[in-house]
Amino acid sequence: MKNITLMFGFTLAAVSAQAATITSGDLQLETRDAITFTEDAHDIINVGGIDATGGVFGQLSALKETTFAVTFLGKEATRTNFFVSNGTSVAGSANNVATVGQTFFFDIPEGVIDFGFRGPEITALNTNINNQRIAYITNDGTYIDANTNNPYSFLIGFNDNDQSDGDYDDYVVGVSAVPVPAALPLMASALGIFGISRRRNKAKAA
Ligand SMILES: [Ca+2]
Ligand SMILES: [Ca+2]
Repeated sequence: MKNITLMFGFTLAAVSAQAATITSGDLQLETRDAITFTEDAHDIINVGGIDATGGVFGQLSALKETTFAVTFLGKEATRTNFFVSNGTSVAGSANNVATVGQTFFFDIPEGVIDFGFRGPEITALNTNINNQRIAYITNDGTYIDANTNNPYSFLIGFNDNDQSDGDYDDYVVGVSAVPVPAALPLMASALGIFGISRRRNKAKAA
């Protein structure tokens, strides 16, 4: 158990020291400072029985136009917080609380992704690279989307303005870019060719 904690901490420290970019699928995280979660535990992201101990501040971009899949993993806060996409609060139910495991899809252009989180007093956006309310956590493969079986590229936690804790679990999501299956464009072009030859045959017959 202790070894897992140490390994997790070392990974994050290494990320911070390099101030690097981490690429996962068609998503890329530009890392800033490391953040160690403080006071109350991170109650949502749990690795091997140990709550997540830290993450990094940063900014998430799409390497190309893609579909951004955002799965709600949970929230510890008693407040109503939202995932925000392009300035719009995304709500999953009449109570404005998404169901755990529910996935939202957004078609996004290449570049910095316009998303964030909103609580009663504060909005934190990925477009502001200096915001310190969003913690990005790389996925070691532990967290897998129950619907697609694909591991999330990144786990992301929001720290709202309730008390002064730094647990970053007041709204937690798993995100990834949905790859377009390579077979689809091929199939589409094959159908297109088929369509043309059919029309030609029809023209001959007429
Ligand atoms: Ca907590
Ligand atoms: Ca908090």
